[in-house]
Amino acid sequence: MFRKIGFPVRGDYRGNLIAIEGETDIPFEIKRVYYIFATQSDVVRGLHAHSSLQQVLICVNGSCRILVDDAERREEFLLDTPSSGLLISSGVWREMKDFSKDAVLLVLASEHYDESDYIRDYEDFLEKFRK
Ligand code: T46
Repeated sequence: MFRKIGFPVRGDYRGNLIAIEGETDIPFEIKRVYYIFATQSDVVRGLHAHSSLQQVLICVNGSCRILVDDAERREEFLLDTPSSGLLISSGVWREMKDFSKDAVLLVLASEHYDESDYIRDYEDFLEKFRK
């Protein structure tokens, strides 16, 4: 499953603030945060799925495109605002591309880093998650 999530902007004359609370604004407890920046525009990142990890991707500066594929449906999202994110549950193939020079992709993750959770072969992914 994947879907866009909007976050309320708390703005006033000083500028804007967005607060994201685990299990309230997003459907899981946040156990890890990482961010991706200074990615070349011709590079494709990701190219894997996760067995159990859930994540929310937010492009807090600049823009990038995310292709997601749940073994039934493929869709591409443009992330270009800090006020919305893309929720990607387990069993979804993802590819991140077309990073702008100034892109900072913030990721909120439901689990600590675990290499054994990655599925890096597309055929293995289809075999495991095809409906
Ligand atoms: C995902 C997409 C959206 C760590 O040591 N700890 C971490 O928490 C992470 C995420 C990565 N790393 C190391 C592993 C590699 O040596 O950082 C290096 C780059 O990671 P990776 O090649 O997996 O990066 P991406 O951009 O292809 O994928 C990442 C996440 O790994 C992945 O879970 O869904 O962002």
